[in-house]
Amino acid sequence: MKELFELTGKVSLVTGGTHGIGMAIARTLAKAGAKVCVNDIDQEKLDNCKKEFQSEGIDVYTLLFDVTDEDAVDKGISQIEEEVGDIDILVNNAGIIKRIPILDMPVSDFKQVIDIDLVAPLIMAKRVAPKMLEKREGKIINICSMMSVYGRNSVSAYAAAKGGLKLLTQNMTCEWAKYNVQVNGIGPGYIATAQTAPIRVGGHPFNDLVMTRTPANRWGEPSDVGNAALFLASKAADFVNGQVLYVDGGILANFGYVKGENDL
Ligand code: NAP
Ligand code: GCO
Repeated sequence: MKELFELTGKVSLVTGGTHGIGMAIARTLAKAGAKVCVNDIDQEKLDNCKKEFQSEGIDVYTLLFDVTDEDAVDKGISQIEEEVGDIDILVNNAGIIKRIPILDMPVSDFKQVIDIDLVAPLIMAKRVAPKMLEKREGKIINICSMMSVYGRNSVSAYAAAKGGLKLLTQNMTCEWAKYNVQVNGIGPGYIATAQTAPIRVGGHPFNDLVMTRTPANRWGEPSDVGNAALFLASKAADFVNGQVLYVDGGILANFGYVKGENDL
């Protein structure tokens, strides 16, 4: 059974993996035996991540590049191929959110979110997938969101990007599944990271919303998402194609909560 989840010898790259969900995914893949590489646009965060992983006995390969810059991506992946090996597992995790109502949102801000959250996974996959197709083996995991299926006031660009990423995942599957490359998404629910820090503070109305909408009655931990990534990166998911696995404590299953009704 252990063999199913064993990643020894595999090379993985988690974009934006220096903290939060990306770091948890990298940690879990490393614990399953994979060599892990993470990138970021901030050298200090890369250095801190390396130190933190070192203190846990994990040797991580860190690299500075912007996932929206095609030339930088090409150079970065070439460097990984030379110094670590061909990428077997690509996790498109880097992402940003801007919480601005549609009428107030400059088009340039909207485009920036689309570039990082939707176009960059395409740039990354276009650079990494050809070798996977040639080898007839590979895993691509796109980090989607609840916003791949829901809208919410103030997150239009993010929802457009993550909804697009879900369909991009399906289209990559249509083109690449026959080459034994599995492309799937993870849709995290509300997870305690820097991205959600501003709306997670006690007393914030959004915190109340999350707590009442989440049947599991808690914010998710980055490691909850890491565990799902391990499944999708493993042999156990070899016939799982084009799915988004929601790791959301049940939010998508839940229409709403009626206070006091049926409470234990
Ligand atoms: P986070 O803490 O903000 O981490 C995002 C990471 O992406 C950071 O390391 C960031 O680098 C990096 N990044 C941003 N732009 C980049 C670029 N152009 N090139 C390379 N790296 C870049 O967010 P998180 O909460 O861990 O989220 C990780 C992913 O999960 C995102 O795609 C997010 O949309 C998605 N997600 C999060 C939640 C949640 O509740 N937290 C829920 C659903 C989906 P810097 O720190 O240097 O800016
Ligand atoms: C928001 C949140 C989200 C989450 C996540 C939900 O403002 O609604 O930040 O969008 O980060 O993507 O799955």
